[in-house]
Amino acid sequence: MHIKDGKLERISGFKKHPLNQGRLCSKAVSAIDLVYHPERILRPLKRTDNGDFKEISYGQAMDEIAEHISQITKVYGVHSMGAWAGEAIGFQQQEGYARRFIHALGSSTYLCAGSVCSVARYIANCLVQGGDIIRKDFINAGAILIWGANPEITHPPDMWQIEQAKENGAKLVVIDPRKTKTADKADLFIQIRPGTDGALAWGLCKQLIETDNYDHEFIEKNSKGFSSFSEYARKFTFDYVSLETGVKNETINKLFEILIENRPRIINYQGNALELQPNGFNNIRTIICLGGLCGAVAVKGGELKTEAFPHRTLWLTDEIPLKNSWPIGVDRYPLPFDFFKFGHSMTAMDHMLGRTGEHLKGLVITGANPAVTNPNSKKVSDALSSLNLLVTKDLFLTKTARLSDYVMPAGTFLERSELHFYDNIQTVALSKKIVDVPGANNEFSFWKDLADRLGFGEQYFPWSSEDDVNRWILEPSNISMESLIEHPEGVQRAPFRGPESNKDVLATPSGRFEFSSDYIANIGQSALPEYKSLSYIVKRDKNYPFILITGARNNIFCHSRIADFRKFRKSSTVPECEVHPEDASGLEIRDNDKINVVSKFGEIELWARVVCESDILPGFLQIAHGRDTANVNLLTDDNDNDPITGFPNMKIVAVRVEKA
Ligand SMILES: Nc1nc2c(c(=O)[nH]1)N[C@H]1C(S)=C(S)[C@@H](COP(=O)(O)OP(=O)(O)OC[C@H]3O[C@@H](n4cnc5c(=O)[nH]c(N)nc54)[C@H](O)[C@@H]3O)O[C@H]1N2
Ligand SMILES: Nc1nc2c(c(=O)[nH]1)N[C@H]1C(S)=C(S)[C@@H](COP(=O)(O)OP(=O)(O)OC[C@H]3O[C@@H](n4cnc5c(=O)[nH]c(N)nc54)[C@H](O)[C@@H]3O)O[C@H]1N2
Ligand SMILES: [Mo]
Repeated sequence: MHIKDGKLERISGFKKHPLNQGRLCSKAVSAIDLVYHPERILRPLKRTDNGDFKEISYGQAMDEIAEHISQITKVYGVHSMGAWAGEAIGFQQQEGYARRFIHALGSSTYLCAGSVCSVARYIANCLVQGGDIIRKDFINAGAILIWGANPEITHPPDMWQIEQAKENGAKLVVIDPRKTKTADKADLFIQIRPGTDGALAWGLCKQLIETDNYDHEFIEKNSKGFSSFSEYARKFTFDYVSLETGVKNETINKLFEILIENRPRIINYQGNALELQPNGFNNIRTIICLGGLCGAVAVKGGELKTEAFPHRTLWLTDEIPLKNSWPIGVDRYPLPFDFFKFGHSMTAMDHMLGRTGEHLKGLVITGANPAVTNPNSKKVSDALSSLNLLVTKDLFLTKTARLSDYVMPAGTFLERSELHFYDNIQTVALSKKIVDVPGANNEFSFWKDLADRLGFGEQYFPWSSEDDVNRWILEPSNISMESLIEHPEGVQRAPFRGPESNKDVLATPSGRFEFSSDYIANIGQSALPEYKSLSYIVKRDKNYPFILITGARNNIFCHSRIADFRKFRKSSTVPECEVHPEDASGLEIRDNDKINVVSKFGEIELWARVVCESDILPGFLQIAHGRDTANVNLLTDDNDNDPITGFPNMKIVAVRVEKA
């Protein structure tokens, strides 16, 4: 960060950074625009009777919010008050403040982006091969299979390692219905029908088992449920898999050859696209099982074990047990709560709308814009509007903020001081507060000030500054704050033990690699990761004959963030829908024509982007998410969920297209 007279002038890469080695994306370089954006909210706003906002003082806003919270908990019970932390503030320290506050208040109503992001993949990993297996040994891999992800755009530091692996001779396989920038670099691109990855993985498992190409020693000594798994695999002949996935038999065979040539040095890299589907969780489990059969667990060039980095957490779940208070959604989807102690946002709207026995009457949202990013946006807006109290803490007057009673200024990531723990390289780093923007307010101060007003600040937010909190969190690691200040690239706690780690004990419920899960059986679902064919992909509804994929990332947008950066205005043109040329001609539309895309839930108007023949499968469309206008989540369904994780279907949405 280059600062002149207290003002941030320029951002450049930091060569010693352990993950990016000084290479930055356009969003990082443009973060100056985020800090000094003319539309930033720097004074609390209160909604008036005629629906406008008026500026009020911070003290008045906080007093009034605290008073409303007291009233709501008194009248409707403490769980009727909730907090929601979004992806913009991440899954570590910052969300911890929101969590801590709401649990200290006594409420179990904590919601977050975990209902749509990464948690399903993580839990699948925990249950099949253990939550400590979180590092992929790209550099030594023989083959890397990328399923439903586009790391070239979404995780460049991973992609650099993947490219390095390719230079070392690894084969790259990309499995995606769309020809992405990552797919452009693949040795084998498998253009698969969305939702059918499970079938492909089962087919490969069957073939590995039947041709006796699997790791006998590992399977016999360290696994559970292999016989029922093999039995179930039988029906997945390559012919069946080909019919289901739309992938040619010979292409599946090519992938199979790559696996047997390179096992156990196989990496299966799974993206967010897989979890946002009706059978996503089981498809992911099957893909992990495929890795297990190859023996790719705790092995060089495969998946490696890591250790948790010792540190304190802001979570209060051990101090204030929440088990018996039935957090929102736990009755339907217990998994996210079991693993991460949050309620499910997919069920929250019904609570707000009074459609369940329990009430949700007040909500404080920070770093999230659910009115745009959650499925079925119309319902989300109705639900948020029905609350007795809605407070949104954000940098901008977003769609969600506009529905709120109070909008509170936030601080960007450059206006706070926080710790970053990278378990998989056993490193901790500190990002220091760089700039002061008058009126901005970071997460720590906000939640502490509110806790003070409600009478539990002294007990649960005893720290006087972010620096105090950081020291408290860091203490068990035996690493000093001073050394972190001296080493902005971070400090490594212990050298990485790598592939020599023990594979006899995995951190799964049984301690073994689980092809079949008693844990899942105990919540009333099938123990095996059964495959469900989604008939509507093949047999289309005549009213909704297209399948819409949503939310493929591009490099300048991040969800609903950063949509209005000066630097990006030229390139961030109009909202678009990717259409295959064959479909375009059938619909008699041309590139840049205005179209309406209609689902059972709503309709949006946007521009057709007719892509190349090979860029997307015919009959499928793609629209990115995160826009205020032409918001694709007006088309998605909040009730079409994975029955195990509750994750919504955002990747396989039945729609029709009309000329506007
Ligand atoms: N249709 C469809 N919808 C999707 C997806 C999809 O693939 N398809 N993907 C889903 C996924 S994976 C995710 S993670 C979610 C993300 O969705 P959300 O959790 O809603 O997160 P964002 O839209 O990234 O950010 C929300 C707000 O945070 C604000 N913000 C930025 N920095 C800060 C800060 O430092 N402090 C505070 N308080 N606020 C800040 C931004 O201005 C923005 O308004 O979207 C989901 N929605
Ligand atoms: N620039 C940028 N980077 C980001 C984000 C951002 O908004 N912008 N968001 C961040 C967040 S929170 C997340 S969760 C990650 C998500 O990033 P990734 O995990 O990489 O996932 P996506 O970009 O959602 O989807 C990747 C691909 O999945 C394909 N796909 C869709 N359905 C299927 C299917 O059924 N099977 C298969 N095999 N493929 C399918 C899509 O065509 C798409 O190309 O990105 C992170 N990085
Ligand atoms: Mo995400």
